[in-house]
Amino acid sequence: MSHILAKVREQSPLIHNITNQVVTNFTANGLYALGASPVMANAPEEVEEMASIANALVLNIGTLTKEQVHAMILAGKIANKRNIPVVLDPVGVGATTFRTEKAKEILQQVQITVIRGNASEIATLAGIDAEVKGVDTAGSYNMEELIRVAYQNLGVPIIITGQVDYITDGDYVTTVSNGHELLTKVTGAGCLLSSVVAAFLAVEEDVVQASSHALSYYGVVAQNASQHATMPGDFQIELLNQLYAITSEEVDAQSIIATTKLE
Ligand code: ATP
Ligand code: TZP
Ligand code: MG
Ligand code: MG
Repeated sequence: MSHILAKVREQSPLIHNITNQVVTNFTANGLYALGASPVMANAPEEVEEMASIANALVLNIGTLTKEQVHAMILAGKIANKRNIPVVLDPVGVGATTFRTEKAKEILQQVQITVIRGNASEIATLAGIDAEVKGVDTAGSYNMEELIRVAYQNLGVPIIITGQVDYITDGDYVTTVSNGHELLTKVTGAGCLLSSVVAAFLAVEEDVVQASSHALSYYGVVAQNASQHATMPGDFQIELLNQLYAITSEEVDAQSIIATTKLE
């Protein structure tokens, strides 16, 4: 594990985020705390140029507009041409027809390296009947079954986060059991995580290795943060502090990662 986190901190990859209005500042601060370099650029007039110098691209549909969809496809095509990773965070997909249609259009137009979402979002994208509650997950799911069917239907590596996180690239399912409930009380905790995954992918091309280590790093960071902060406001700040302060050794010592064959 340690080597991927160390590599991010050494190389400080440039992460181009086309993201939502709610989480922009928190995401930039979180990426800095990790040791990566964030840049937010949304205008169709400039996203191709920005994607041309980035080490990874994040497409987050949290407050999507028609213009932003256009920008995401332009940037995504450049990223694909340059062979840099592209993470899709389908925030709130299923809540409105616009989000669902546009998320599908982005998936058709851009080769996505990994999709990261909550169970409701991934189920919706995969065409499975799902309960949706805005940007939050709703309903209960058999996660092993969900990730298997989602991969079958989407054909793209998938991360489903929740109390336990699930990752698949089609052959195996890796679970990460780190994290803390307070992550669900801070807006942008999932969105920042998607950008952290992008930073790990920028320095490690094995999608499952990069993703599982990004998730365990983030989960252990949250666990440590919860020891210093017990209320959501304090926790949000402490999360940034711990993203910065945690050592690879601390992450390794607390990571709970398991892998099983995908049935
Ligand atoms: P939602 O909007 O449904 O909260 P999200 O996009 O914010 O989804 P989450 O699923 O909350 O994303 O995942 C963000 C982080 O929070 C992940 O690291 C995940 O492991 C962690 N997490 C989510 N729920 C819990 C929980 N109940 N206990 C521990 N960690 C959790
Ligand atoms: N509304 C639109 S985007 C957004 C909200 C509340 C942020 C969602 O962040 P996350 O990380 O999915 O909880
Ligand atoms: Mg959350
Ligand atoms: Mg989310």
